[in-house]
Amino acid sequence: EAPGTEQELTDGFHLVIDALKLNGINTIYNVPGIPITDLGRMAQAAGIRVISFRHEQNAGYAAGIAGYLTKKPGVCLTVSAPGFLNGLTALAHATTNCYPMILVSGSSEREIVDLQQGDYEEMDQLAIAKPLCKAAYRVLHAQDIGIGFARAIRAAVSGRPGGVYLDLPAKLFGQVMNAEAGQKSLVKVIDAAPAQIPSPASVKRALDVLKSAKRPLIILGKGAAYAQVDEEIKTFVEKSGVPFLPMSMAKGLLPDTHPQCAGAARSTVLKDSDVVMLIGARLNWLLSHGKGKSWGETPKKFIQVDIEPKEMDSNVEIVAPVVGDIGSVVSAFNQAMGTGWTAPPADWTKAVSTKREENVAKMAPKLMNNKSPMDYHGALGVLKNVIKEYPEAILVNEGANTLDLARGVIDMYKPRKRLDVGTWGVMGIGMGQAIAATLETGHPVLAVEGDSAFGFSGMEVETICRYNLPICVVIFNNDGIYRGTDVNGANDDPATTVFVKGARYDKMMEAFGGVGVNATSPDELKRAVNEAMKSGKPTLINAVIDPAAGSESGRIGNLNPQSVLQKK
Ligand code: OXT
Ligand code: ADP
Ligand code: MG
Repeated sequence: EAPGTEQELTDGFHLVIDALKLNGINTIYNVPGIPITDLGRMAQAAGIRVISFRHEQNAGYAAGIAGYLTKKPGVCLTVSAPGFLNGLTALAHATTNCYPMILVSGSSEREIVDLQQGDYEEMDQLAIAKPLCKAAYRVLHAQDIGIGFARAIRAAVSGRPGGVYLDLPAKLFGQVMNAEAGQKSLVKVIDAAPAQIPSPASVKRALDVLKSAKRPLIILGKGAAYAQVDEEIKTFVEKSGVPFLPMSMAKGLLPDTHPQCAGAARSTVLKDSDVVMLIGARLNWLLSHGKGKSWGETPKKFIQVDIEPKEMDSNVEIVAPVVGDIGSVVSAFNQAMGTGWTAPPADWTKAVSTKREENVAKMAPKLMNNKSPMDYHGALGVLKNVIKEYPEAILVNEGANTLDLARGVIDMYKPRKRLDVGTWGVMGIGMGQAIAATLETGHPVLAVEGDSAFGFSGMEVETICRYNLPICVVIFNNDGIYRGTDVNGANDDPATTVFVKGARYDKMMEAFGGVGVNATSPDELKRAVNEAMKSGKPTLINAVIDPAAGSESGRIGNLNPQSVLQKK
């Protein structure tokens, strides 16, 4: 053969990498192994950032939150069966929380799996993934890799975002095809998340209902933060003059210190409002399904803004559904409101701000106590000031008391800076979310973690040190789940909710070359966190909290079923 006439070839490995790059996906969160080790190596060589974790669940939580922060699907790459299953929890979590994510998993040989002949890591992964995600696809031929990734990307980000599973059998990677034909088979997804324009009638209906209110309330959810239309939302809220209540991860969309913020008057606004506009928030358990005691006696009218039509009337009647993407809807509101919008009655806004000031004043002295061992408020008073000083820092937060109290105490000033347990209240998101948050945004992370919560992803402190990430983990160490004081009267085993007393989590960080600090007072905590924020070095602070300070399940103890037989 004459030189230059032999066919240039490509293969499955390279087509996968090219498909990702063509669509602007430049990070992969993975755990290597058969059959995807070389894919990770080659992706890294091709300029993709490949972050290797110690457990797929953490890589998956990283990918999910990357999707939330960027509006591009976060990609998690796992090995077959056990690796896939480890990643699956995170995929289901992403779907539940409306985060765009793609779990790409290697899988074993179809012919052997389908006849159940016992292949290495044999499992029908596609069938298992299907009910737990928004869409699931398998690619069997190299020439379909382009279309497979295009479908996965579009499914993840269009409409209500969510998790997508992509099954890539081992054999696919080595399949060879003509390089030019391969290149042509790739698809750059055009307009992956098309705008969904609300109908003018629905916009008018919603504003008419809002206008009729005597005690209106706007609830902002993490869908509103996800939309990245921060200015439009601020304009709308300010133009309307309506008090707003941020859901946990919507804190900071407008600052918690904004005069219209009703976060510190939560029970008052839920009870006493007469018209409630939900923007990117669902009436799920976190809002008591829109009914019952916490919503009080006042009859409510609900307006709901959401991209998912099926969300409407899911729990209570929505008198003004507005189906569309939040950017389009809120701009339509702003336009239709013009300049002549009348603010809600002053007695209502005054009542809300009075309640808010009362609650803030009640909390203030608790945040200044300098007790040792610390209680939650003493320690959180310090961290509140850290975020005030570093409003660009991202706060990752999980635990029970550690979660619920930090949510109330720490004011957020900027959008998408608070990342927590989400809709499921899941423990284990901590280190994965912390790692992705700093990698995707370039900002430092303060991770405030219950000692139990941290345990679910604690091994990733090695990952944090390996990539030398600006993450400061503060562990609220109260010796256990909720409290460290439970006693087992039946035998010598420790009580089911307590851990080793006086554990030194800071030593874990030192084991990998990071900075470890044991802090027993608010002053020590303050010094250590400030040092970490200044240095940007991987840091873990073991904050010693009074084991008796917490309460059962934090603020959701009411969800525990009660035994009629148990003596109290
Ligand atoms: O208006 P009122 O008067 O009512 O007052 C409210 C606000 O107005 C006011 N407020 C303020 N006051 C003053 N100033 C300011 N700035 C301010 N801001 C607000 O404060 C109150 C309360 O306000 P809030 O918080 O907004 O309102 P509320 O009523 O709490 O809101 C209701 C909810 C439901 C929206 C809210 O509570 C919420 O978002 N909750 C989320 C709860 C959650 O998801 N919890 C996590 C799960 S708990 C449990 O399941 C745990 N497990 C089991 C487990 C899990 N989860 N996952 C897996 C994979 N396996 C097992 C485990 C193992 S937790 C856990 C570990 C726990 O132990 P740790 O050691 O980690 O943690 P510690 O408890 O610290 O030991
Ligand atoms: P929170 O937990 O903060 O209350 P949820 O996760 O319950 O928030 O709700 C988020 C909602 O936002 C979901 O119903 C989802 O369909 C919606 N959503 C997400 N992105 C958009 C968007 N760009 N436009 C409109 N709605 C969106
Ligand atoms: Mg604890």
